[in-house]
Amino acid sequence: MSEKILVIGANGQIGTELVAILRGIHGADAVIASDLKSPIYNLRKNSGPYEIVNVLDKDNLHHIFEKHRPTQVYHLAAILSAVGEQKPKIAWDLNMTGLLHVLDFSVEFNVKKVFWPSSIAVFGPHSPQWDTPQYCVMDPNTVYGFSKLAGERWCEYYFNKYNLDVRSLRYPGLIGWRANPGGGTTDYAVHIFHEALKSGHYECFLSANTALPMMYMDDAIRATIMLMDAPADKVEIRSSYNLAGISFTPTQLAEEIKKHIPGFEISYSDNDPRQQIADSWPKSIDDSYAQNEWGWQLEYNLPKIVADMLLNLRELV
Ligand code: NAD
Ligand code: AKB
Repeated sequence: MSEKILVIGANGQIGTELVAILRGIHGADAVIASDLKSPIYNLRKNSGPYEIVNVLDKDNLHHIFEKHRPTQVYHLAAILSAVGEQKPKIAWDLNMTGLLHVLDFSVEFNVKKVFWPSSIAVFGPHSPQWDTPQYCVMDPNTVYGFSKLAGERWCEYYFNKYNLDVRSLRYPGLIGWRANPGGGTTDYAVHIFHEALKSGHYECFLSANTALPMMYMDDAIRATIMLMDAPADKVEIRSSYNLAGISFTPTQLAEEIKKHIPGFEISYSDNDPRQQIADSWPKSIDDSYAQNEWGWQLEYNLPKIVADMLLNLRELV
């Protein structure tokens, strides 16, 4: 049976890349990109069906499900950690109500598989900070973090109660060159490349030794497709899988960039509210369940990420 894939939140950092890959696999017409706003340049370039949709508008979303009858849904629309702290109620509403609308319509329209991303933000100050395991104390103290944790519980609930095949990954901070990040705590690890090439200097909003788990977008998209392609009986976890990536600090990232741009300098700002968020998150993640259950293996280490980012961004300018 041929697939009809609906991607909600397609204009964002992940959606921009995911839509292009899904269209490469399934054909442009099989992938309906959708977002609040008109498509951006990259999506137009990989053109295919596009819908303006507000996931909070039930009638609007219902119409899109009815019109396209998707076999798979990727629900990416959310407010990320830093913006979420500025607009806590709006973030809770989008991240929760939006997800429930998608889960309900996926049940109503017999969607075969749903992908919804969680985040390392589900962990909190009392979670183990290094090699954070799949199952441990989880006390997230950001709205984004506890909306993701509640979302994970809802996904597992819909799987158990309605037999909906929902799959999810706890992404680390994602780094890619095709699209800009949308207001998270890990955004520095993308901004730094643009500033290194533009001005040779970056003022980092996180402190020099703040280690966080990060992943190159190519690995993140590959993990997503691997999870969605895995046989249902291999996907034992229906809340969300830990996904480790690699862990580094701003200093370590800057040192790697200096190998390509010798004059590059980094400085650090004080008192940025994102520091508190970063301090509450894991420094590294244990993703052995993803490795053992559906064969996940990382490809991009720090030197490979930096070389590929700079190569592609240089070609863009
Ligand atoms: P993003 O902010 O770049 O993109 C989100 C998209 O959702 C935007 O294009 C926005 O216009 C759209 N959107 C917002 N409100 C909407 C609404 N009401 N209806 C329809 N669309 C709406 O986010 P992203 O980085 O691409 O993240 C996608 C998902 O992955 C999110 O759930 C995020 O929490 C998760 N995630 C991202 C990262 C990361 O580092 N990028 C890490 C962990 C988890
Ligand atoms: C953020 O920083 O909010 C995201 C995430 C790790 O979920 N990049």
